[in-house]
Amino acid sequence: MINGNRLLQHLHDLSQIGRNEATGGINRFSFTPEEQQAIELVTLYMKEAGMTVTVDAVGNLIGTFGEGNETIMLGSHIDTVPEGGKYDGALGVLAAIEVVQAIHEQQLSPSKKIQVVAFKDEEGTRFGFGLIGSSAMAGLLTEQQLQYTDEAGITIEEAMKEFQLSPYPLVNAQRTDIKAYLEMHIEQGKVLENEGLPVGVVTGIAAPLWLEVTVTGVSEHAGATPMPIRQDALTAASEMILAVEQMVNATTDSVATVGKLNVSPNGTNVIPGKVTFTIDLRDIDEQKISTLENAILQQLQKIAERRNVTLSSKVLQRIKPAKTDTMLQQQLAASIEKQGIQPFSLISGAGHDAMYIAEFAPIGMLFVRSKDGISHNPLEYSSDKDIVIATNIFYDTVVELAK
Ligand code: HGY
Ligand code: MN
Ligand code: MN
Repeated sequence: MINGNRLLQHLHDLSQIGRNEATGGINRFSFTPEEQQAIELVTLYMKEAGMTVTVDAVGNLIGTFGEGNETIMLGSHIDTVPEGGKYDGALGVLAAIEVVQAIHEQQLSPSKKIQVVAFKDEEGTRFGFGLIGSSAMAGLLTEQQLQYTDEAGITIEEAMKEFQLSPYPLVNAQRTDIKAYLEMHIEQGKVLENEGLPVGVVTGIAAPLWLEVTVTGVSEHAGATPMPIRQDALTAASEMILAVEQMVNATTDSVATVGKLNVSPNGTNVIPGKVTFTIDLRDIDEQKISTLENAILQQLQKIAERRNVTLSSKVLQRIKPAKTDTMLQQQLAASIEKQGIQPFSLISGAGHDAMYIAEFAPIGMLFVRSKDGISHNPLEYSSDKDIVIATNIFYDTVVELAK
């Protein structure tokens, strides 16, 4: 069994780092002092759990417990979205550490090595795309991507070097030696709550395609330019954004979100000459995403022509949807049944580091119920009771796998 009070205390303490006292939101972005503070705290927890701690070439924080030719990897992330909640990612890392600490304290001697990873920059808040650490482990992070910049013009490479990381050659971060990967994460949706269940077994992960769309018109005087001759980038972008919503509403299961919008020159009395916005497009079916992507871009081009503005788009990230491993699903379901709970399977609408780990290892995911399905929001909440139940289930599965 795990020490639930210790886990809940760790969750509380970590949630204080990067917390906005005014809103309760957490802002912990990659390669920042807040993240560094969180890394130091999690490093302490890993050491207290009997792990040796290392940092790989791109900044993944890795705790290692025990010896063995085969490695079971557990993990998640400790970075957040802007104004994020206290459970997204953090729960998965801290629960994994708690599982190892319980194994350590009970002097179980697993035959396999167990590693716990806090992956670098899962959320993609700062540099325009996410999953930096897990994509590097899968050997899919490119040198070109390390030149992406944040809003201050700092590249990922510069940010890494500022934190004493030397990312090249990127192959140094690549892993191929993982027997199985398990991630515990809040569901971030309403399915488990509607089923009245504290936990669920993830069968697949819908993957996010992130596009950046730029609409270019002409900045002109708001008072002196008659309506019919305007080349207004913002009204064009507005029609485009509603077209995206309309097209995706017409599908079954796909989802699309325009979460970022920048207007230039952003003056009250200036017709916007340039607008950029992002599109986050998801489905569990890769073909459906690609078909929808093409249809959307064609429709946006038609709107641009009709409004006499120009359109360009750039892929910020394109990730393959992932299926979890059947044996790991069955092991998680068996551990759930031991707690007298009905095993329930569901798809993850949210993306996770597990998507990239699936490129080179079998993956399993355990979901914990989210109150009202709220996440990426300071109101994100999972009950202490559900967290302890889920972590005991996670512990049982890890002990089985690491035997
Ligand atoms: O965007 C996601 O699905 C995850 O929270 N990074
Ligand atoms: Mn998230
Ligand atoms: Mn997450």
